[in-house]
Amino acid sequence: MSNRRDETEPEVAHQRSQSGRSRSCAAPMSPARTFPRSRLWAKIATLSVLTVLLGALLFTATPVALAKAGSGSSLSVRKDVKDLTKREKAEFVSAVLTAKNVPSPWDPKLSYYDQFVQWHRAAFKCKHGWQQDGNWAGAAHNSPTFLPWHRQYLILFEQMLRTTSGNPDLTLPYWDWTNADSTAAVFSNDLMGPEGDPAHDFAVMSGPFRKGAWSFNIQDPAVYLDGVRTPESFIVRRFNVFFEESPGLPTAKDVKQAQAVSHYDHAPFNAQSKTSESFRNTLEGWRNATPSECKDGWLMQTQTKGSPHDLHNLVHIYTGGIWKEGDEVVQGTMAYNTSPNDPIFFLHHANVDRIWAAQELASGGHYRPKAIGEQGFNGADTMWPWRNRTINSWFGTIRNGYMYERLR
Ligand SMILES: [Cu+2]
Repeated sequence: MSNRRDETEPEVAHQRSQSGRSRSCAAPMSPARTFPRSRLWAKIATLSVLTVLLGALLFTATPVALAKAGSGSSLSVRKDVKDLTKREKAEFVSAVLTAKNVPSPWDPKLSYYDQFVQWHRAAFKCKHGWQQDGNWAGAAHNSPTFLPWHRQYLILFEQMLRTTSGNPDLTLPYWDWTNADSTAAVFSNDLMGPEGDPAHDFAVMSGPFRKGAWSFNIQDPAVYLDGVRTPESFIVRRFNVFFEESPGLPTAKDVKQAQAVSHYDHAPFNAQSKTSESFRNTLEGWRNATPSECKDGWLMQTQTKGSPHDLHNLVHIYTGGIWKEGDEVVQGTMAYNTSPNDPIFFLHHANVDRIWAAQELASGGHYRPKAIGEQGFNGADTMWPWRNRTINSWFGTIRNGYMYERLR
């Protein structure tokens, strides 16, 4: 695996094929079902004036949003982890732990929590038996639906936490990785727990998700584990190690630069989309990626040698770590396709969604491609695997019932 460094690691490593249509593999997906629309929950919280003003600016022209925003019912507000009270942290943690022990409403063979790991894993398939009804694999990454896919996914996760906590007002917090206090709060023992212990193969040994208290049932498929040490069933985190490099976390300046890209996405609508023309690809974090391939039914994506990962991708790498021990590559949990096995995934992606929310407000939030993309990726198409709403309908947090405590 001497060239493993130049191959991109699983979570950031796979992409919908540009020539996906010509691939005729069949991997039946669990049947589609209809999901309840997310409800608006009364929520009292402090909103930044900026958020409200910008929100009003964008959504004045949107009747549905205007009705909600002006109806007197308030929106649910996602807070920075550093602003959570002790009680809110405990409630969030307890809701996540409970979700591991109750059955999924979509697939009773899985726990409710593992359903999310399973969806994320399946999103890397390049076989797509469901294409007959107009949907394609690769929806979750390296495609224009990266952001709306994860928005719906997080809303479903939040709905799960409301069910398992019994608190209809619970919201998913976010980890602002550009802020040291937010990062400290995330890795505290009353939330996600710390970095792994080098004396225990970098297992997380304290906090609610420590080894022995939290374990995995779903792992990456074999093709991604070629040359990679057999994954552990506990959370592994080794901060800031990407082979010999220590790339750090993205900065506020990196975020600002990404948000300055006003076009949502641009052809070829994948990991090769130019960062100057594709906000989505800039935020996703691909830099000079090479075309993807389909191997054993799974999408493989590599990054050009010497090219850095950034933003979303970089935070996965920073948190999990990827390094070599002898001939083997060792990865932290957040570096796999099954990265949602580490619940920090959801706090990270809430922040990615927040960064998008700010850019939507600044740019007017127009999805691309409108109609020139592959089937399943145009704005009026529904999104795999839920298929209950159009991609366009996921634009705008307010019309989807929530907002962020702060957008910057
Ligand atoms: Cu991610």
